[in-house]
This record gives sequence, structure tokens and C-alpha cells, in this order.
Amino acid sequence: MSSLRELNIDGLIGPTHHFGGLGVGNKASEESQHRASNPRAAALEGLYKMRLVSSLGITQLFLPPPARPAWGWLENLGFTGDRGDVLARCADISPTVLSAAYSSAFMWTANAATMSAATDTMDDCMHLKVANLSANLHRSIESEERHQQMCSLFANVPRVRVHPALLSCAPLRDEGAANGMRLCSPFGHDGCYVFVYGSDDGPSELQQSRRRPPRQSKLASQLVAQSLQLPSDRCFFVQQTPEAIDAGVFHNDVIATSHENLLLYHEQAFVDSANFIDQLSEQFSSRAKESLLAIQIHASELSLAEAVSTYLFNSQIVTDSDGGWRMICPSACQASDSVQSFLARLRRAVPTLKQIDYVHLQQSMANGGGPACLRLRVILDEEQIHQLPKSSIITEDVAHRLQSIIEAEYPTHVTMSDLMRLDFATHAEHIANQIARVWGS
Ligand code: SUG
Repeated sequence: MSSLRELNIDGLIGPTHHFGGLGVGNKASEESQHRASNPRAAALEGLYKMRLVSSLGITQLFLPPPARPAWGWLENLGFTGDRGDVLARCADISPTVLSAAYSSAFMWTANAATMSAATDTMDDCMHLKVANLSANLHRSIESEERHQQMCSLFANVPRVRVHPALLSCAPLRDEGAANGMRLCSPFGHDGCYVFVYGSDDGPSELQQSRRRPPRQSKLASQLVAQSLQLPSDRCFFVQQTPEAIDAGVFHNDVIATSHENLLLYHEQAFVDSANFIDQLSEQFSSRAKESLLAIQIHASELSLAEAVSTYLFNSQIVTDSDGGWRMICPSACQASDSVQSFLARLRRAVPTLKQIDYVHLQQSMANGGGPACLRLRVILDEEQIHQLPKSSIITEDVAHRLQSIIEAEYPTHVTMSDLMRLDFATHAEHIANQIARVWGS
């Protein structure tokens, strides 16, 4: 069997990161709306996490921030002519559209695509299905940009297929790997795929009055699984509970996570949870010849509200070069007694979990993005890894070049009024071009 490795791809946080209050169903984004942001601190926090993962012997890739404002997108909406006038008119007609055009939400790369590993697919290729992110105006801009970036990243890598997103429309709304989990044996084989959807868009669903709308449709999940060339007996489709979505769980990775044969999930994560876990355990053990380690966190141990405020489930679990597991948790987990007692229980149950690290990602967290939101996992073999462009890999040299640009050029204070300034827009584009050169060099 070929030896497989898990790589992480993070999107570098862009110079126009701000708090637009744009995230549908996203409590942190709602609460941070119109606060002043600090793009420099945000980008350095994200880069610190990339360096940490890289220091564990894990290949860490980065994607450059697409240029903002998205002038082409604004033009398509009818905002043509002199750029200074475009910004003023857009601010006048819809500040939301202006904020969307400047959005740095591409930083949350877990939403960029869904992946299937070559050892699991019907044609022995690794597949990436780019997400349309059509539940959010500001995020739907990302899908074409991501498709181009992924095509370029994997252009010379054998046995990789990058697929464009599903059509962008409400019945096909797809949020990428943030709503998927792959369970596998150590060394990455025998994958079973869990696709978590918020709604089946059936008549009873549409009649329910909900505080927050579900972002992922069942139909999209089914079509993504099909594009990924996965046999049906490797796929499981399970619905998120409406109470979790209403509490601010806008993606599955806010309420459940997985790594190799470990599945961590909250009691209120899934509809008909016990039945789903039984079926998954049975299929997993017959395929992988080992047991699924399914660990449930009870609502009495950690309430839904605290799961959302600490982002425990958005911790990033990785295997280091010695085979030990590391769990990279948001720093908010450190201050929570409930999370700390759960982590003690987890360490007793999972001896391979060697260390817990805490990372400060305040700027991303204030918009609803924790450590795992910032990365997309892909599984490749050695031969494929060798064909990746070197300049997209976080080495000390690449990290140093990115850090110099961030420290010299990124703004430290951005509010909505800055978005109307043409000099702010021009400078942001200049920074994006500099980073694109590092990526492409
Ligand atoms: O889609 N926030 C993102 C956060 C995405 C987190 N990703 C995962 N859970 N995988 C979202 O809601 C806020 C942008 C703003 O309000 O300016 C935002 O888009």
C-alpha cells in the first residue's frame, strides 16, 4: 500500500479583513459587526498557526489572498466607471455589497472544497470539489477564485482532479469540508465519509420557523459525494439538529470533528444520532478492521452555547512526524472549566493524543473562524507531494517573506468608513499582488 500523508492548506488572511456582520447564522460575526478590525494581527495569528503545524513535520501549504475589492464582481452588479465613484455609489446603495466586495472570508479554507483520497475513489484519483458557498453573498465570490487557485496548485500533481463548484443556487448550497468528516485507519487508508447537511429542503423543513437558516443542503452533499467519485457504501449522510443551528452552529465543524479513527461529537450534533453512530461504526470496523473511537460530549458536560463560544470542536487535530497526535485548540478553550474537564477525559481515552496546544486567533474567532476553519485537509502520497509548487509550501524562508510583507504593509485598524477610500482599495490590491508573487515565485 502506498504511504499517504495529510497536508493542510490555509488561506493567508487578507489586508481587508474586517467585521461586516455578513456570516449567515454566525453568532460571532453578528456580534462583531462594525467593530474595528486589525488585519495585521489577524494575518500574523494565522501565519503563526501555519508555522506551528509545519514545525510538527506536516506539510503546510498556503493560498494567497485574492485581490479585494473584487472590482470585476462589482462591475457585474452594475458598478462601473471611475473607481472612486464606484465605492461611493456602492456605499450609498448597499453597505453590505461594499463589505462583501472587500471580504477576506476566503481565509476560512475549510469551506473552499471537499476532498476524497485516491485510495477511496472509483478511479484511484484524489478529487477536490470546490464549494459554491452560495448561502452567503460575500462568500459566493470565492468559488471561482478558489477553483483557479486549486487548478494552479495541483496543475503538475498526478492523479488529482479539481472540479468546479456546483451551480450557485439555493437548492445546491454547499459549504465544503466544514460539513464533511473522513474517518480512516492510521496511515490514511479505508476512508468512510460523513456528509452533514442542515436541511433536506423538504416541505416540513420549509415550514419550520428557525432563528438561523441552515447553510448546507442535502442535495448538494449528495452531488458533492458523486463528484468525488466515492462509492456509495463509503458515504453517510446525516442531518444537523435544528437546535444546534439555531444556537449558532452554522457548520458541522463547530459541533463535531474527526481525525483518523476518532470521531468527537456533541450530543446535540445530529438528528437520530445513536442510529447514525451505530451504522457508521459497523461500516468502519468492517472496512478498516479496527474500531471507530466515537466519543460523545454530553450537553450536561458542555452546553451548546459553550461549544459555540469556546469553539472546542474547531480544534485542529494532526499527527506529527513521530506518529503522535496534537490537538491545536482555540485559546478560549483554556478559560473554560467544562472544556478543560472534557480534555482531561479525552486524554485518558486517547493515549495517542500527546499534546494540546492553544493558539490565539482572536481576529478570526471574532468572525466565527477557529483553527480548523482556517485549513483544508488533503491526502496525497509522496510522489504527488513532490510535484507541488515549492513556493506554496510554508518553509522558514516563505514564512519570513510573508511576515515581512504583513508587518510592513498590512493596516492595523479598519472600519467600514475605510472601505470607501480609493487609496485604501489601491493599497490592498498592491499588497495582494506582492503576496501573489511569493506564491507564484
Ligand atoms: O462563513 N465568517 C465565516 C466563518 C467561517 C468559519 N468556517 C468554518 N466553520 N469552517 C462564515 O460565516 C464573517 C465575515 C464578516 O462578517 O465580515 C464570515 O464570513
